[in-house]
Amino acid sequence: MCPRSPARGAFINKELSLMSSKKPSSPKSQMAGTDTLDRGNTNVKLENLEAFRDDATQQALRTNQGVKIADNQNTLKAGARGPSLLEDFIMREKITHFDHERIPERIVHARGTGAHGYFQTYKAHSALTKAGFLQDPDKKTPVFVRFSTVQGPRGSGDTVRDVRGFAVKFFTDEGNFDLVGNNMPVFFIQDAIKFPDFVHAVKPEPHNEMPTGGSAHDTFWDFVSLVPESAHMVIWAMSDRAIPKSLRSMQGFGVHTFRFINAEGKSHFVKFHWRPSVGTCSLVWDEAQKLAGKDTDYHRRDLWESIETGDYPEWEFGVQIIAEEDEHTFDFDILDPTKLIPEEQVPITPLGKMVLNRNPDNFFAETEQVAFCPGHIVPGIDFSNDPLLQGRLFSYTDTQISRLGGPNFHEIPINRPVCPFSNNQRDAQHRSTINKGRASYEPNSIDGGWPKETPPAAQDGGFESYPERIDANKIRQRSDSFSDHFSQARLFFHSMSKHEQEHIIAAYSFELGKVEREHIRARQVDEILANIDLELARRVAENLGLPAPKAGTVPARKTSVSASPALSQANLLPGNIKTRKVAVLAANGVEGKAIEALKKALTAQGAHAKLLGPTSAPVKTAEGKLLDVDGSMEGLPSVAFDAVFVPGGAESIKALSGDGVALHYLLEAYKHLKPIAVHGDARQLLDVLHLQVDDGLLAIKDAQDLKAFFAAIAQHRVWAREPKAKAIPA
Ligand code: HDE
Repeated sequence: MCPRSPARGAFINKELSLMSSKKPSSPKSQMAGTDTLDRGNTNVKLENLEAFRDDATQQALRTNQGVKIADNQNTLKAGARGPSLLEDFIMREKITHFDHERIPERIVHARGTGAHGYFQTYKAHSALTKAGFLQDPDKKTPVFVRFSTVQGPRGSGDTVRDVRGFAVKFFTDEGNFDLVGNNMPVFFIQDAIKFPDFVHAVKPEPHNEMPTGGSAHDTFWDFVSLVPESAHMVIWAMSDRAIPKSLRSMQGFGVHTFRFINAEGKSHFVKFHWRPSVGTCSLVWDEAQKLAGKDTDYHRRDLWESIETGDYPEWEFGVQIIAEEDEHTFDFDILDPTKLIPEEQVPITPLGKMVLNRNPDNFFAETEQVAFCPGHIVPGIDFSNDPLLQGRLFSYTDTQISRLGGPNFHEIPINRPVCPFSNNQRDAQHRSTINKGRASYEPNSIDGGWPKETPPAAQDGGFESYPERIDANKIRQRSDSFSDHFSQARLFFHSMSKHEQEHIIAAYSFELGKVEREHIRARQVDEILANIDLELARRVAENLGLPAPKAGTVPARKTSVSASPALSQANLLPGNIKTRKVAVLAANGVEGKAIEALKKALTAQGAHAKLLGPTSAPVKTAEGKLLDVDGSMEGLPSVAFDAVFVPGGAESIKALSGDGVALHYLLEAYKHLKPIAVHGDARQLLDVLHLQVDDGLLAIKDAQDLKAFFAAIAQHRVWAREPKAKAIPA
């Protein structure tokens, strides 16, 4: 048996039991490397349990060979002013390592951020699946999650219009299960063989490498306008879902149909879903664009800070379940990844919850080196014949070989299973396991025949594929059941609220407006949009100066569901203000009591306030107290907050009325449809800005009277204000 990863498993499970016993007073206390855990009767240092997690505290600086370094400031030279000597192994080792610090980025999903956490099942789901991590409600299965954008490179902006990756690695006792999904339930293409074409089209154009992080360019629209199967996913990408407010407010989807297999070998088809506890909501377009410049790291910062402050992001994990015998009862094929199953038709069965509660110690070692693969599954889960999924099963392992430098990427700490993984695979680049024994083949009699196969069993058995019967010709063909490309795009559009539909029209108009070739714009309008909805096509055509199409090019099909309220984000808010962030604008002379009242009320609701001044210097209250600010209005712009509060205080309001940054702050928040409360004298600011009160722009007399303000924040944005806000300068 080889010495592998039980250490890591022990570490994570121990850490989780520590976390579950009580919420630590300081989130920092969860960091590895410094704590001592009670492990049975002995106290064991965490760093001893996980040797590869390096904590340099109290350690001497050494070379990679372990030699202590006496001088890390000067190269070895022939005399103080003489040439450097090749002999300097310390300098050469350091520079050589530095020269190779960058590895190839992911071809797609290069920009990402990750976090650790756990998954806990609500109960035993044994009737559905024998997967061990879905049986014991007392068990916490460690997870690592990586969220990403698709198009842009590693350094691109977080808030660009794009699909988001939502990849979860479950470190189960039966091996790793990777659920490599997205924040949208469908995909652009139906067959894996088209993926390189699609990615080449959406990536920056080859001649000038533009645009970074966006799809508003000719090659993308050329491809999708020629490939009608993309229509459904493209309308999702033109919707608010493509500009999520935060990573923790995104739904996640497995996209493909998978199978659950129970101990009796019975199979059900399932679709995987993640539903965030803070609700699902988005930025507005102007805000997303500004954030891409003002805070490129907006999403990763939000995730990081939420975890550091103890607002642990949480999702409910659920499945839509389809009995084997119901496979063909839908208007579409459940193997077609461009289709979703409306929740009104098959509701989601909740299975458990996932909590993210620990930030990585090292971005590169964990977030960059984590290697997901849809082919990493455990007994109790199996694939369907979705032709996109089938191709993905090959692609991910293959890509890790060039990205991570060889086939041993499973040995990198973040990828190691927490259960043993002995086998006869040997050698290759970066091998770190030191295999004992002489037999690296099976069967063998030299090493007692080990490691041996495990027959399938109800629990803890070897993996067995579902014995689906296949009787078919070898053929390159798309099934006829995959041929309806527009009904679900229409379903999506018709399920949106009015303001969401307007955003979709605006997004198509913006993106196609950037397309240089008129025939591409026209093809998208006439051959795609007109088949989705004529009014959508007419409005976009009008914005592009094109003739409005009079009819679609293919007859509309009859479907059994014409609207799915579950698709509209207007229906996906939790009705509370937990974890929302309010900016408080103040200058010298502010009413300190109003700030205190707001902070107290927000804390009671699980929300947060940040005090912002004209500069980063403390502000003096009307009561004569010095208050530290969290930052300046310029440094923490309105785009980084959910709402704005301006406390009264004659002197403070006078100063803010003449401060262009403060006035712009309010105007921008207004334009981005954010709730704003002006208290006492602060009402004067509305006159200065020529703004009128509305459902979310509230003038309050008493700083205790925050009910309407909080109700507006719980609605996320003041959508009714949108037509008026359009007149406000961007
Ligand atoms: Fe991926 N995809 N993909 N993809 N994908 C990659 O794997 C690929 C698809 C998704 O945070 C790559 O390690 C093919 C659908 C996520 O590390 C690569 C096809 C869905 C991530 C790859 C698809 C996804 C990737 C690039 C069509 C949603 C980031 C680097 C057959 C269900 C995972 C890597 C992370 C990453 C191939 C389509 C999600 C090249 C061939 C559909 C979340 O292997």
